[in-house]
Amino acid sequence: MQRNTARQFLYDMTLARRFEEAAAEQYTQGNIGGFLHLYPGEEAVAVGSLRAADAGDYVVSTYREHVHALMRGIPPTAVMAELFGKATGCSGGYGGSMHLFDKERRFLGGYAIVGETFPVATGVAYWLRMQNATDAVLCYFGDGAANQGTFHESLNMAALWKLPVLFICENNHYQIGTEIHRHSAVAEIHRRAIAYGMVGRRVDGMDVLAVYEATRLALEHVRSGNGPYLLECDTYRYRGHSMADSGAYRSALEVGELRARDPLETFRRQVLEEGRLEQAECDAVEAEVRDSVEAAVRFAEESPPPQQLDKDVYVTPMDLYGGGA
Ligand SMILES: Cc1ncc(C[n+]2csc(CCOP(=O)(O)OP(=O)(O)O)c2C)c(N)n1
Ligand SMILES: [Mg+2]
Repeated sequence: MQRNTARQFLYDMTLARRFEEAAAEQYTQGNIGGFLHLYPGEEAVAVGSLRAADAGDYVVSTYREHVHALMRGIPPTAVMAELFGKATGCSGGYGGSMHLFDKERRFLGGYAIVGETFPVATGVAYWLRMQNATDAVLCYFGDGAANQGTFHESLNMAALWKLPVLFICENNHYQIGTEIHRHSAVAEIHRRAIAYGMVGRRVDGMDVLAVYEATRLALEHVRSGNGPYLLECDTYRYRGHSMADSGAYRSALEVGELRARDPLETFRRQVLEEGRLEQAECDAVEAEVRDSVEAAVRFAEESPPPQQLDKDVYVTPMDLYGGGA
């Protein structure tokens, strides 16, 4: 691992953590409305997998998608402003936390319905296949979503037509308050790939470099016309399901054990021990991230709300296609 790469990963992992901590604080202060699902504990999944993707790839994610949007290159200012519901947000302030979107960066959401990502990603992959494109689709979903009908329908179709889609399960072991062994007959999600003749693999989702490498290999497979791939990232969320959930159904012992394997701290320790970065460099990264997140909060606070609430709610064929429709 080059020095620059180590720094980039450390920056990304730190940004992922501090951005979400700031979002929690702003929610508590009443600056963010609606539901807010945060990502601390799971950072290595979005960072590792999206650093292995190309700029031309499409990304479809869930309601726990702030870090995916940041890793796709949407500026922290535009993501934070969207959480605040401001006009300068990446969805113009109309979407909020669960509906981040950026067409230019090929970030196609932000979906609040559990299991909604599967048919969207499969449809985009079908369109790519029709054009013989080499781009791929990265489709994120939780362990709970793997029990939705759309999971089975979409994986079947994607495998049948050898579509270029990488299904990435963020297995944080819980579907809100229900632990995976209580909601899934087959708790090893990657093994479900067998049912569709697909390749499935599990990786340590607390290890950013392991996720990066597993995603790189999976995308190679997908891009080579071998069909879809199911990558299960074994991870954990520290907070409750959303800001409305205290997470009291988990013991302090359980959370403590997982925190001991913290993906950010582990990575920082690793680069220090291996001599890839010095302490001063790590401190500089922390300071840079702090400035960036503070600037994002300020930008969101100072931005105006959307001026026209019914804009883009109804479209007519005339709006879409002009007079020729
Ligand atoms: C179709 C549908 N059913 C129920 C819900 C309510 N709901 C929101 S999140 C969630 C749990 C999903 O858990 P999982 O897929 O493991 O993702 P995680 O939140 O753990 O990232 C549920 C049941 C919903 N949004 N959509
Ligand atoms: Mg889950």
